[in-house]
Amino acid sequence: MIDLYFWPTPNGLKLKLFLEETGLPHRLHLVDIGKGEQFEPDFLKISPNNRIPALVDQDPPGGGAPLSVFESGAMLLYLAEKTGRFLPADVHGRAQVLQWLFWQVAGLGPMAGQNGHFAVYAPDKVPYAIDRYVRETNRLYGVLDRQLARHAFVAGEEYSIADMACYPWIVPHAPHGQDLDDFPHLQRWFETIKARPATVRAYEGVAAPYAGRGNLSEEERRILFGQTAAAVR
Ligand SMILES: N[C@@H](CCC(=O)N[C@@H](CS)C(=O)NCC(=O)O)C(=O)O
Repeated sequence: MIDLYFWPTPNGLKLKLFLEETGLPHRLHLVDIGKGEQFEPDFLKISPNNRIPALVDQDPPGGGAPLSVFESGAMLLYLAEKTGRFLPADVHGRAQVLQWLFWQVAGLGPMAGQNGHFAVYAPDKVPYAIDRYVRETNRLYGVLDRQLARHAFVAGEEYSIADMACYPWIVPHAPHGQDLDDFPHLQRWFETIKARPATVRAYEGVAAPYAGRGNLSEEERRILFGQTAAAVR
């Protein structure tokens, strides 16, 4: 049994995609990050970075004590290795998936995240910051489009954890200032993933990106955007 600590954001939804694809038995534990539940001491024990997602595997491979993992990329890799799904066993295929998985967690995710922060959430719309992140998101979409012109999926010809990492960050393409018509191969891939039954199930009941979220309360802003080291001491 997998306990998934979750909130329906792009990083959380990566894991939901994996669990829906595999049908791995799991329980969802909602962590309302707007209310500050990511700072609960019990949650910090499994996610010391006070971010969702995180998981606890009650039956880790080989037995032993329950095992916790935080960071969405590490979690996808852990689950792929546990199940033998969505990560090729051969050295070439595995390297392809891992490089695109790391590209997503170190590049597309943080850049698109800052894009959303400055374009949607920031009370002052700072043109330099918005331009910087909209352009960088655009460049990253170009990289993906080029890769997808040559391959069916992000890391080759099979659907993998690299696709699951990228897809939730392409969903908010419009609020991130991107037009998928400019990226035909990315658009083809996006529509393919969107139509997968597991994707449809993972996104059931999930609001459109940023729906109503530009208007965070003062308290939510303080909790989400006012964090210093004091928040986790
Ligand atoms: N690098 C982390 C990023 C996780 C992350 O940023 N999670 C956000 C939601 S998408 C969060 O928990 N935010 C809570 C906060 O800012 O306190 C990952 O890939 O898991």
